[in-house]
Amino acid sequence: MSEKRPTNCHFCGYCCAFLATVEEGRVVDLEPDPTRYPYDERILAGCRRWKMNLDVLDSPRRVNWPIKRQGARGSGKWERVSWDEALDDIAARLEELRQEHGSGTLASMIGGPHASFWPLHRFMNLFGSPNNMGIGQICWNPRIWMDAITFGWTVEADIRPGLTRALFIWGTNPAQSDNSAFWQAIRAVGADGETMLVCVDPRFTQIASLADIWIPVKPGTDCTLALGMIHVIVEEGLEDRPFVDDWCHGFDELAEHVKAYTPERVGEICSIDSELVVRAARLFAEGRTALVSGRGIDQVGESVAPTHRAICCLRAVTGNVDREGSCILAEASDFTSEVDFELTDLMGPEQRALCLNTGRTPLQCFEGYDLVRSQTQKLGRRLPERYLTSASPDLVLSAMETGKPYPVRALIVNATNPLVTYADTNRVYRALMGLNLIVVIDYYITPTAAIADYVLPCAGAIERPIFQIHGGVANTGYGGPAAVEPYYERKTDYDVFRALGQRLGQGDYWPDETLADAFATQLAPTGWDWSDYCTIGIYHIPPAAEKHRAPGPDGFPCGFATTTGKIELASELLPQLGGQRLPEQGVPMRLCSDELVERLEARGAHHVTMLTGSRKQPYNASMYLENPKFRAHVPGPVVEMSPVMAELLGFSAGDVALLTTDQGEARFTVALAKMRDDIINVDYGWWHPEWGAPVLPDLGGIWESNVNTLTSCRLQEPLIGTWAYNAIDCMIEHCDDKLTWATID
Ligand SMILES: Nc1nc2c(c(=O)[nH]1)N[C@H]1C(S)=C(S)[C@@H](COP(=O)(O)OP(=O)(O)OC[C@H]3O[C@@H](n4cnc5c(=O)[nH]c(N)nc54)[C@H](O)[C@@H]3O)O[C@H]1N2
Ligand SMILES: Nc1nc2c(c(=O)[nH]1)N[C@H]1C(S)=C(S)[C@@H](COP(=O)(O)OP(=O)(O)OC[C@H]3O[C@@H](n4cnc5c(=O)[nH]c(N)nc54)[C@H](O)[C@@H]3O)O[C@H]1N2
Ligand code: SF4
Ligand SMILES: [Mo]
Repeated sequence: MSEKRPTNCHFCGYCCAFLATVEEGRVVDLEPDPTRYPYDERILAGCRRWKMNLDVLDSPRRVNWPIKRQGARGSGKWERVSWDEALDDIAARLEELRQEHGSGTLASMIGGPHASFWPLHRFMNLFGSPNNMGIGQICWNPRIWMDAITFGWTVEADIRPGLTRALFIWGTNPAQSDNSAFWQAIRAVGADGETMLVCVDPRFTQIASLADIWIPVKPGTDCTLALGMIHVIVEEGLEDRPFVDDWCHGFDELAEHVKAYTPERVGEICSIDSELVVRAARLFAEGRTALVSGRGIDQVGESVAPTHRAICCLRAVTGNVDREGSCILAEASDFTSEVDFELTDLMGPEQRALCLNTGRTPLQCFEGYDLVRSQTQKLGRRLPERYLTSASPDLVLSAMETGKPYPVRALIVNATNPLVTYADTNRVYRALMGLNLIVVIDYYITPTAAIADYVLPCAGAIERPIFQIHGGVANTGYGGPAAVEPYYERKTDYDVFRALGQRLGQGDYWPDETLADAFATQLAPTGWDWSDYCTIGIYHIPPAAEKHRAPGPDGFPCGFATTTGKIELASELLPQLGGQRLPEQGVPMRLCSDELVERLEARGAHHVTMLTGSRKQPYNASMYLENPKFRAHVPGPVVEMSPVMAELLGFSAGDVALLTTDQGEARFTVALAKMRDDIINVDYGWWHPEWGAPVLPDLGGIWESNVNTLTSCRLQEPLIGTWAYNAIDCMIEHCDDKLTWATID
């Protein structure tokens, strides 16, 4: 008998709705479901991935039952074991390590938003370890922190045709990274002739090609650009006077601070035409301006906090905060937010004291979180705690390497492939190879899974329900039910952490038997039940504008949840953590020592500025590279440069380039693209899944074209611990090697 059941794709965060035709527990067909969120014909037409769902569901590459390492780490020899055997052994070994070294001995790693991560965080909290590493410091956290510190909560763009005068797309490229309604909205803005589109990006992206103004800023100088724009606004008296007078704290100080940021000086620092600074500033102040930023300014190391702060100030002085058509203070969720589901409050003081970030990244730690929480809580809100206190990889890797300040000996890797996506592959590799226990929960034997002690098979989209939320900073959750039970012996991540937790005395804290039950519990405060949600595919309450004017408990406008109750152009809070009262650009992270530069220049290499990881369809980080159609379309990793740069370096398209930093080296094929003439742009995520299960020494080809062999996670940025993937440097030279990235069949 065949039946059609609602479910969702999860090959990107958009989670499109589908109907699965199910026969005897197996999905035999998949078609778009026009009845549920977020059905959109244009998006499906533009999406190359969704048709892969059936293949992925039953791919021969999938891990279908728990496997345990036999023989040496990375030798590729595995034994199939039962779930009970695997979980009993893992729990026993974790308990033994905890007895010997304390609860901080267990670390974890997560990646992009592929799964719900609160089950892992709950498990870590109950185990008593603060050592959850994530990508928060380089993705999401910087903006969330600076918005919360400046505005009392985070904001989201409110793009309204007819009302929004200008849209700034700043260091993000949704044309490749976000195949969703948002990209369609930008295209509409680009075409409407009404809203002005501005693209701030060193590369001439598709957004730049649609834009009225392209500002090809020098990487890492965005803070200066924003301060230069504020300079023009103040000099020309373009600020929103009433809003500044009523709602901004520290305007005069900021005005004084930006005096030195003349368009001429800013043009020089940002290496752009100074006239662009003036035009952009006037436009920003002219009417309602919306702004969206992304990875381009989240991953610039020391400049990350000041850049976001300067953008906050730019928004505020022009009155573009909490206003329709500009940006709106996000809502807290009606459903149980991640912070409550994580159970972080159950971590005791002794366990919090194990946090390696304390004193090293004073904002990104429990103390920093508590300070910001004391503000946001004025309006009854809390940010998600475990992302915003997640451990610095530099410090945890160092505890793995040296045993100091205490030995970190075990690692759970949940939905990430750190040997390809974390900074400094050589270091991650060395640190992981020395551990007592590595457990990887994934669909596949990735290069990281290849060096694990256990690989636990997880259920993916279609086999598991989805309630995709935004970390508690929106009143939105979307997705839907599983169409089928997980195939073979796969389990959802939730089931794995619950089962492990039960073996470690956490039983009372995992009351919901299944992930769907847990989502139903999470949704309950809204008055909706799980089946209501599954029918519609979304719970969404649109954010209201002008929230700061709404009456607070005392009847007066509630204002902003900051120390002064106003938007803090001059921050009262950051100096308490050693940060700047007013933003100023930092120094880019340098990956090449003078010695390396000198040595390699002597053999003909050039020292250049590099961006890494600019998103490209159809791939996602280190995933989907084995798809033959994709590989026929985009066969291998490239280093892109402008024709002028290529000529300067003596490269032609198709040549092979060797890239070197103090951390390591990697090889790429040269391609030409329109961008600034003084940078290169290097792909990330590349390895060879099509070679079969990775084994040592080549681990699926991760030593050939993996840009993270060049990067570094060392602490330099003083507040959050952001490392850098953009505005970094490397040496580039010709190379006679033949690369192995051929089209696959
Ligand atoms: N140089 C450089 N490095 C970067 C970046 C960059 O731009 N440049 N970007 C950084 C950013 S922003 C991010 S977010 C990271 C992304 O880094 P990762 O998240 O590590 O990237 P992926 O390759 O997508 O790895 C996801 C893994 O999770 C598995 N997976 C998918 N869904 C699930 C699930 O539901 N459960 C489980 N258990 N596993 C699942 C997949 O099979 C895959 O192996 O990379 C970071 N690294
Ligand atoms: N196809 C695909 N889509 C993805 C992903 C993927 O791996 N593949 N990953 C997902 C994830 S985890 C994330 S975090 C998002 C990221 O999504 P986005 O934030 O949109 O990331 P990118 O598309 O790389 O766009 C970043 C832009 O910043 C520019 N840039 C680099 N350095 C600077 C700088 O110093 N200043 C300025 N102003 N710009 C700079 C780059 O040229 C690039 O165009 O994408 C998600 N979507
Ligand atoms: S990959 Fe993303 S856009 Fe494409 S169908 Fe899946 S969820 Fe939708
Ligand atoms: Mo990300």
